[in-house]
Amino acid sequence: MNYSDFTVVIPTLNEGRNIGRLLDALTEGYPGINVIVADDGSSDGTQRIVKKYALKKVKLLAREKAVKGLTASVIDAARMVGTDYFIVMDGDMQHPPEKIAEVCRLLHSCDIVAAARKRVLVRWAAHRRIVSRVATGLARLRLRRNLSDPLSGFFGVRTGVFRDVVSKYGRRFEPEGYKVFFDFLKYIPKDTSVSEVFYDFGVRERDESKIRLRHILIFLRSLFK
Ligand SMILES: Nc1nc2c(ncn2[C@@H]2O[C@H](COP(=O)(O)OP(=O)(O)OP(=O)(O)O)[C@@H](O)[C@H]2O)c(=O)[nH]1
Ligand SMILES: [Mg+2]
Repeated sequence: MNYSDFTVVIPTLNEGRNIGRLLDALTEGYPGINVIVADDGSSDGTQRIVKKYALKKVKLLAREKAVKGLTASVIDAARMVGTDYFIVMDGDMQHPPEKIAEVCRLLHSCDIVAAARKRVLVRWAAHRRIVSRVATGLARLRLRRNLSDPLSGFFGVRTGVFRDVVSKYGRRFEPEGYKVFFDFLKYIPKDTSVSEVFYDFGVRERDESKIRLRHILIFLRSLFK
């Protein structure tokens, strides 16, 4: 299969030790695929590595001057997408690149593919497990949709559907938040079709998590928007 109809959007902040392996997996495993790495001014050489893939349809969106944040980065990258569909995934190998094939296949027959964490292979501290469960429950209540993992950072969409929602409701998204998928799902039209695929959330390969208490507070605020 040729994947030139698809773009993978990867928000990054200091993923220099992971991004090369992810870009290898994408460019080798998915012929023709487009990639946009939206980097928020990493200081660890992430951008230098991404630039090495320029001939393999990998674009760098260097956001030094823009408002920083994971959600803001995905929104900006979505503006650059030139394909009918795009997929968002993390740059730290916690989202398995081999699942993209299934996401792409399903995108041909629905508007949104939610990749849901089936098992979490990371040994999360008890408090993080609890926070994750409670947050997922609250998100489901807010959305009134019984999605397995509305807070996933791994999803595929029809580009037009995402852009329509952002143009109407983008002001209500949380630019510095981590939950761009949740912000998006809140405003999709009722008849939008959503499919799910399941994956194991891997161990972060290298370097540390960037998630902070601030991001949890931003999520709580977003429940009321
Ligand atoms: N552009 C951009 N990317 C970010 C920002 N914060 C985090 N990221 C990236 O977003 C993805 C998810 O961040 P992580 O820190 O891995 O969050 P997480 O997966 O929920 O947490 P862990 O399980 O601990 O890794 C990674 O690719 C990060 O590099 C940011 O402010 N801007
Ligand atoms: Mg991670």
